[in-house]
Amino acid sequence: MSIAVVGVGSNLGSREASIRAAHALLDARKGIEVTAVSPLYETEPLGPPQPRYLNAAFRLATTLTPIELLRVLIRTEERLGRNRRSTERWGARSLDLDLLWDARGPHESPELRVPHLELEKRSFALTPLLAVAPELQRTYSPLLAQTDGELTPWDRPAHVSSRQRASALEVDVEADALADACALAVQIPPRLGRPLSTLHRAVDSSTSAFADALRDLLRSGFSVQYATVSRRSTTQWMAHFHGVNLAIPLAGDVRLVTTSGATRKFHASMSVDLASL
Ligand code: A4P
Ligand code: MG
Repeated sequence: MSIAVVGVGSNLGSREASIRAAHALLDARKGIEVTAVSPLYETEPLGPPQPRYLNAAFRLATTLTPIELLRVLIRTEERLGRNRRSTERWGARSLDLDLLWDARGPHESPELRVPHLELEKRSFALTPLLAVAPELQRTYSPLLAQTDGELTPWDRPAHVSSRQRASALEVDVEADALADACALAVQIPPRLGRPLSTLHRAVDSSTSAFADALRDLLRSGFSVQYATVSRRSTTQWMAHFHGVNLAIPLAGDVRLVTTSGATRKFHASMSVDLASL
């Protein structure tokens, strides 16, 4: 087992849901355990004009070599809808996973450079790194002081509350974008195992189309646990449903309703009939 720290960034689609799903997908991999997650930080974009990022870091205990780990990171970015065709340097992305630091020491090859080349210049990488690896304070705190300085954690705008009753699961969230509200509302406890596959669906940009896609998958026997949205336009979203194919169809209903929120623009309420799960 060795320790590694992965930096996470997202500035497209359902940012928080993507980070949460990346956590679950990495933790589900053989040879990787996510042992700590930093707070989320909302940061000004570095690079061309683009939306603000959410940044975080995961501390991993891993048996994978750094190169194997890099390949898992790239596969995870792709499963979460990262589109690598856009080649703009430092451009917007639904998910970026960088290997920031590895306890085995520096690594330099054409594919991978550890510590990450830009780590020392970026408070959005250093602040979450130090949050999950306090043993690196002596090395990196002086460098952090030369950047914008330590960031303050994101004042989480979305509120999530979930209640599990005898026969139903109910989740309530508030978010500023409809796609975020729909994606964050999907938090279904695993029936068996961790999320191992991802099914992608292009859906009309509405709560009902998103709910229809979710219901279809649950009824087909795919046990959805999380959802993310990577691309969204005014007419279409690219939704990703993460879960396990159990081939046990859901017999009951899934309801997803959005209304205007009390603290944010949208309130989403999801309920799933657990008796049939
Ligand atoms: N690569 C080499 N070393 C590493 C490493 N330590 N971790 C290679 C991950 N990858 C590494 O990466 C290109 C290639 O870098 C990989 O295939 C791998 O072989 P990529 O993710 O496809 O491309 P990229 O991310 O666009 O390039 P780059 O240079 O890695 O961009 P960065 O440095 O990741 O910057 N602003 C804010 N506020 N927050 C951000 O998180 N992120 C970026 C992206 C720009 N601006 C940002 C943020
Ligand atoms: Mg990268």
